[in-house]
Parts: sequence; structure tokens; C-alpha cells
Amino acid sequence: MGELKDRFKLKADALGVEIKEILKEHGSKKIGEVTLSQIYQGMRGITGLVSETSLLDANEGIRFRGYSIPELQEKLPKAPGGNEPLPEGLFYLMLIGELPTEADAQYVTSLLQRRSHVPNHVFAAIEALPVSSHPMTQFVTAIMALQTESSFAKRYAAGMNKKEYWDAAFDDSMDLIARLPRVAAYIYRRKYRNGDHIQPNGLLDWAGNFAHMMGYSNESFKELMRLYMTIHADHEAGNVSAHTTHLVGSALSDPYLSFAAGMNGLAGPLHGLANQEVIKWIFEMREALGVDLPSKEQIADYVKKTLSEGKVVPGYGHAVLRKTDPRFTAQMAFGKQHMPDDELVNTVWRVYDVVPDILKGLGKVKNPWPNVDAHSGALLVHYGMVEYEFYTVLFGVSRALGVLANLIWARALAFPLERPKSVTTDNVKQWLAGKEEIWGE
Ligand code: HAX
Repeated sequence: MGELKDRFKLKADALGVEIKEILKEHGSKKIGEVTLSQIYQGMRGITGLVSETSLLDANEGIRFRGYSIPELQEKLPKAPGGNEPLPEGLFYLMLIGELPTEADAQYVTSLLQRRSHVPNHVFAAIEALPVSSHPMTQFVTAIMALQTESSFAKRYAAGMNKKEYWDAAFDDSMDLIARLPRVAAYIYRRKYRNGDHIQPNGLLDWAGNFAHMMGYSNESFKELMRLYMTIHADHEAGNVSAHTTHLVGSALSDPYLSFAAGMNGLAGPLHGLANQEVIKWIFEMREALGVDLPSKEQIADYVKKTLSEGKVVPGYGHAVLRKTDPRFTAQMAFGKQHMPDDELVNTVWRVYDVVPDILKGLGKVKNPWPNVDAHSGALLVHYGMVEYEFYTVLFGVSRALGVLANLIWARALAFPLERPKSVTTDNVKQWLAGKEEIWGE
């Protein structure tokens, strides 16, 4: 791993120097203003974080180190015979800031293959939970059980120099990324395949091996996993899973503790769990209507019913995006290529034809367009993965790439403990009455 670490260290040292200079000269410049509404309403639009790995534009969608998803699909290395990008290549890009060569991506693959051993007590910890536990509960439990392997925690306890934090975070992050597919596949086979587990194939790429261990040997499913693991990896720093991992990491909690915290946030229905909610909602709609491919009129009626029951339409809307999510579009293109006649996939496309106008009509939804979660489930069901409670685990395995690349950067750039100021409504009322000094430090 020395070579990858050396390349990273060079980049991190150079950026560290640049940031010092920027702050020395411009540190007191204002980057924005904060309104009262913003602090009561989810801090939307407040710029308060730095992330090197990706940037979200409200209209264009996500760019990873400046590259859009179609550009990544074109420029990142592929598996032999494949068309979709290798997520290992995206991880390299996020970490090093340069497009990987084929050899670079293969090197990351081989590092992950070598570090993928999962100790037995982790499987025992999973087995201690009832099979009925939600897969995300099992996933987070397994990550916590893996924490015994943290070299960051061990080195910190032994008096690690703060200049070495990044190095220990690097080791833990690579180990964790390498082990997650095995853990996730174990949970899948335990819960849905009677514990009939499949051993890893040490010759396969990270996502291909994940597909294999879950029991999907079909080449086009492996391609879907490569695409899926790439597009879900990162969405700049403010989303719940990324921000939580970053926040917890800022307390020098090791990467296992930090990532587990982020995954608890991903498990919320307004965030990553939306991918299970979408397919559950579509299954319920099909059952209620008694048809496999509802008409647009039937869908419109069902959407209105959902809204009238005080529920959100899952897979639609976003806190930052204001157009169709390019991650939705990439999955739609995959569907058109691999399964154009699939009725469930066609239902997703019909929902896309109908929902935005209805949400626009409500007059309060800032983004009526689909997000990443609106599409993913239908593609998985096509290959037989109907167990939608598992979908957020797939998202989590992918999200590790982005949030852990960020955690390594945060330790390398010596980002301090995160600690914003909060107020009480009483403070606010006094301030509005003209007593400005109440804010304190
Ligand atoms: N259906 C119905 N109402 C919606 C809606 C939707 N899909 N999206 C937003 N709204 C409503 C909000 O509930 C809010 O209503 P109230 O004022 O009555 O509370 C109003 O529109 C304004 O909300 P907003 O400013 O447009 O949206 P937010 O930034 O507050 O929330 C959410 C963004 C993603 C949480 C929201 O759009 C939502 O709940 N969507 C459905 C769940 C979903 O798809 N989540 C996944 C998002 C992507 C992601 O993180 N994936 O992991």
C-alpha cells in the first residue's frame, strides 16, 4: 500500500501548504451569510464544510473531482469486457485527485483483495441478532464489531503523534472498504438465502466479487454493481451520511466508529432508506391497482392518495438538487440498454412522467424531480434481488468510498474538532429585541 500512501501524502502536503497560505491571506473574508430561517430549517445553503472529493451543483448534479457521471463512465478503467466504471478507479480519483490508469485501478483492486479478511467474531456478532433484524441494523453491528481491528484506535492509545493520524486513518479506511462487501453479502445470504454463504473469489474486482458473494453471477448484474457502487459513492459533504462520518471523525473517533455513525444516518427514510421505500411504494401501488404496469392516470391517482395521507413520494425531491439527478439518468440509461421491456422499470419511467407535475402543483416542493433512489430498486428486482430492505446496505457499501476518502483527507489536513454554535429561541427573541451581545463565544 506504500505506493498509494506516498502519492496521497505528496498531494496532501501540497494542499495543506496551499490552504495555510489561503487562510493567512484571506482567512477573515466572508463566504456567506446565515439567516434565522436557515438555522431553524436544516441549515440549507449554509456553506460550512470543505470536501475535496466531489461538488454538487443544484442544476448539473454531482461532479467527482470535476468529472460528471457520463465522463466517469467514459474515462474510468473498466473490468475486462465491461462498460461500466470500476469503483476502485473512482476511489483512486477521489483520494489522489487524478484519473487513474488501468494499472492504478488494478492496484487498488489488489490492495482491497489482500485486505478483505473478516475475523470470525464479526460473523458471530451478526449471528447474535435475530434474522428478522433490519439489514442496516446488522450492517452497523458488523461495522462496530470490526472496530476491534482499528489500527487508529490502537496507535492512538499507544501515543500516536498527530502527524500520523492520516496514516492510521488510511490503513483503517482501506481495511474497512475491503471488508464491507464480505460483511454485506454475509448479511444478505444469512437473511434471504438460509445462511448458504458464498466464499469470496479473490480474482474478481471489488464490486464483481460483491455481486458474486451475494449469489449473482450474471455479468450484467456485476456491471450494475460497478455502476451502482460508483454513482452512490459521494455527494459532497453536507448530506447526512457524509456529514455524520466527518463530524464523528473530527472527535478522532476511528474510521470504524465514524463510518458506523454515518451508516445510522443513511438508514433514515429521508436519506438512504428512500431506496427501499420507493420499491415498497411501487409494489404496494401495483398490488392496490391489481396491475403490473399501471397507466399514467392510475399512477397520478395513487400519487395523490399518497400525498393526501400526509406522506412524501419517495425518490422525489432533494435538499440541494433542483433538476433530475444525473444518478437517476445514468440508471435509466442502464435500464434502456439492459432491460427496456421490464414492466417494473417501465413503471419507474411512467412515475417519472407523472410525479414532477403533481409535486410542482403543490407549490411548496423545491425540487419535484427524481433523485438517485427513485430508480435503483427496479434494476435490482430485474435480476431477482427483490428483498428491498437490503437496498440501503448496497448504498452504504458504496458510500464508504466517498466518506472514508474524505476522512483520510480530513486527518491529513488536520481538520479540528467540529463544533458549531447553537442558540435557544429565547436567545433569538432577546436578539430580535435588540440585545445582540447574548450570543456568547
Ligand atoms: N413528496 C411530497 N412532499 C415533498 C417531497 C416529496 N417527494 N419532497 C419535499 N416535499 C415537501 C416537504 O415535505 C416539505 O413539506 P412541509 O413544508 O409540509 O414540511 C416541502 O415539500 C418543502 O420541502 P423541500 O424544501 O422541497 O425539501 P427538503 O430540502 O426539506 O427535503 C427531502 C428534501 C429529500 C428530504 C424531501 O424532498 C423528501 O422527503 N423526499 C422524499 C424522500 C427521498 O426521496 N429521500 C431521498 C433523498 C436523496 C437522498 O438523500 N438519498 O439518499
